[in-house]
Amino acid sequence: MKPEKYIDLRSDTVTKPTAAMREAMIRAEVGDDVFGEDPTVNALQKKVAALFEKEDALFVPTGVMANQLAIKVHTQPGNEIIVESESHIFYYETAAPSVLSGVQMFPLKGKNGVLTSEQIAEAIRPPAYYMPRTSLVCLENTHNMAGGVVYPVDEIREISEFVKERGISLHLDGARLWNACVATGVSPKTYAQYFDSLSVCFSKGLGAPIGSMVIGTKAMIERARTYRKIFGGGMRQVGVIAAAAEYALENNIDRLKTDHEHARVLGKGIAANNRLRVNLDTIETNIVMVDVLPSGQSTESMLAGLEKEGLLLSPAGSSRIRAVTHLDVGREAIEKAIEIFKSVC
Ligand code: TLP
Repeated sequence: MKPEKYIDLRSDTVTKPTAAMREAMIRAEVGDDVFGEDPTVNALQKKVAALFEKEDALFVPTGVMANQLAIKVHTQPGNEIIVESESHIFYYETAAPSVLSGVQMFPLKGKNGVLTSEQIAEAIRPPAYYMPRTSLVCLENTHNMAGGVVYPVDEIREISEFVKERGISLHLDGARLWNACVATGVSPKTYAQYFDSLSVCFSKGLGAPIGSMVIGTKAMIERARTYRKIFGGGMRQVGVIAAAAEYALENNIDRLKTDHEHARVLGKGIAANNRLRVNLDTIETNIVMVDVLPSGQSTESMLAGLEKEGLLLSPAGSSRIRAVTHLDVGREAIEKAIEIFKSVC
């Protein structure tokens, strides 16, 4: 564990539950969720399904599990799924679609993580017995590796109409969909209408310690519940965790705009140094990608130099490092982070 003196911008996953959130966890009514008897989980699933105007939702431990359950229910072994080449599903989920669902991924390079319907049209396989069947397209909003970029809703609509006509399912990795909603004013249900399933996380910007949700039709969620058990994600008195997620939903969405402001301040502060490159146009939410190439330093030495001064970032590819703002980092820490960048470069 990193000592408290660090300004920790490695991820918005590093936040610790506040006293009020812990209070909510202590007070949670619980039951055995494998029997479907945890009232706090049941209420949360209902609430999230209603928020997205979908039939049902299932509480799961992680964003990875939420994505992988969706992939499992939308595909058959031997199918192909279309993903963006820097999406979390392709980049960071350790080939889980191949391992758990027996499917092959077709990665397409998006512009700032955004695929167009034309690109997807070209990638869909023609029906032929000697080719895999394209059964699913996965999008990511906001797009993590693109620097928290928001997927334009018009593009989503086009892709959705296009794949629906071809009988292909559409899944959204919405780990940070809350950030997209706050940045654009587009509601969760507006985004959700275009997707067959969505995953959302409470343990990123919303500040809960654990928990994600996969959202879709009743039939789909019923099958996902079976696979959740198969994947080892059937939890018992998990209301203690769901209570934190419920608290996060009620209290921590609107404040994401502060994280977005902090990301812009940080991005501008870093961009002032011509030995570092930041594309300010892509800072739409809480992620800042810093290209260290002009500094002549490797990402490893840059990260080590920053860490020595008390600032933590994470690697994001061969020449980039990533800063993510979150509710445990205030304005003062952001100003300090800019100072540290100045002193290290
Ligand atoms: N992302 C983590 C790391 O794995 C990179 C982070 O620090 O950003 N979808 C997206 C878009 C994500 O960014 C993440 C986590 C996940 C899914 C997986 O969530 P968890 O960690 O809960 O399995």
